[in-house]
Amino acid sequence: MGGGGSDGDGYSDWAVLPCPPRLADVSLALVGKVGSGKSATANCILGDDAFESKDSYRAVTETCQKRSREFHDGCATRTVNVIDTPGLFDMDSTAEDVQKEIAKCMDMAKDGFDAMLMVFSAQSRFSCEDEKAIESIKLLFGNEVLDHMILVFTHGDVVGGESRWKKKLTDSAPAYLQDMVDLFADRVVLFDNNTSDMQQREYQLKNLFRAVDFVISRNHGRPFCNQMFTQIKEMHPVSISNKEIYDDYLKQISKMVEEKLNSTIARLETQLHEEQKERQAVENSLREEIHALKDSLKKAEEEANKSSSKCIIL
Ligand SMILES: Nc1nc2c(ncn2[C@@H]2O[C@H](COP(=O)(O)OP(=O)(O)O)[C@@H](O)[C@H]2O)c(=O)[nH]1
Ligand SMILES: [Mg+2]
Repeated sequence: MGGGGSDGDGYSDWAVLPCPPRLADVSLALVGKVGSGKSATANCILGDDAFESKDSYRAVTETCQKRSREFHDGCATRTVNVIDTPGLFDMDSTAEDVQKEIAKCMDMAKDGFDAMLMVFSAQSRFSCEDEKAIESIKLLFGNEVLDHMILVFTHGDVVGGESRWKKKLTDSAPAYLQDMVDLFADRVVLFDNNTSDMQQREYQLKNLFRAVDFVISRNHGRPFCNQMFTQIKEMHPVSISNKEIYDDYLKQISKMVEEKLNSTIARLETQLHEEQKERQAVENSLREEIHALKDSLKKAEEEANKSSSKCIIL
């Protein structure tokens, strides 16, 4: 498994594998739920802020986008194409829309993608939605896509580094996730997208590309391509039951977002009500104070009048 503290030897020796020309360029597609850290990971790979990355319930990346970076090593240059996708499983859209978006992603990859990075946040509890996200990918792309898949867990900083995260996985991860991690043994990486430590960044990239190279050699250099996608679509069109599962999943996600929204509205309303009550209480006490002051003023005036009339009589 990749990840963990830096071994300090940098990323300059990424080309440990022989680099025949067809392996020189690499295309990676990032998929996962909104907020899992896809764009932040893509930016880490690209070494800049090419993709907008921020905390949001809604997909910030609204459509697939591709950016490239060249990695130079003494003997070779490797172009890495990175395709960032919207949260395919959170979009308020139908299964057909998602398929269209995936087709677009495949078009962008031209000759296909070498690895699909399935991104999760290591910070969040692995839920049945995450499980369904993987199942949906299998439905949409076919099981063959698993041969090209790498699991990327972001928020490595929040979980306190690799050894603590591994322990957490062994101690408390749901069976589905543990099975996935066992199955993908050499293709699981932990990423801290927030680190400014260059050695750590290079180490993470090195681990990622070790997994990418593993996937490439496992597939004999054959990327997951458009043709395969088209064949898979023809061979296994999204069946009614599968479509139902998928639509059901989209409905669940919409319900979850709606619930979150409603609870936020309710919380804000309670807060507003409390604030109004507090303001009213302050206003009442001020009014009482003013009233009391007016009373004392009136009494003082009356006293003054009385004493001045006494003076005149005298
Ligand atoms: N602390 C921490 N925050 C992260 C990490 N990766 C992503 N984030 C934050 O998570 C939020 C969502 O990230 P983003 O890349 O936009 O997610 P996307 O919707 O999957 O593209 C942003 O506020 C990021 O700054 C990470 O490794 N560590
Ligand atoms: Mg994004």
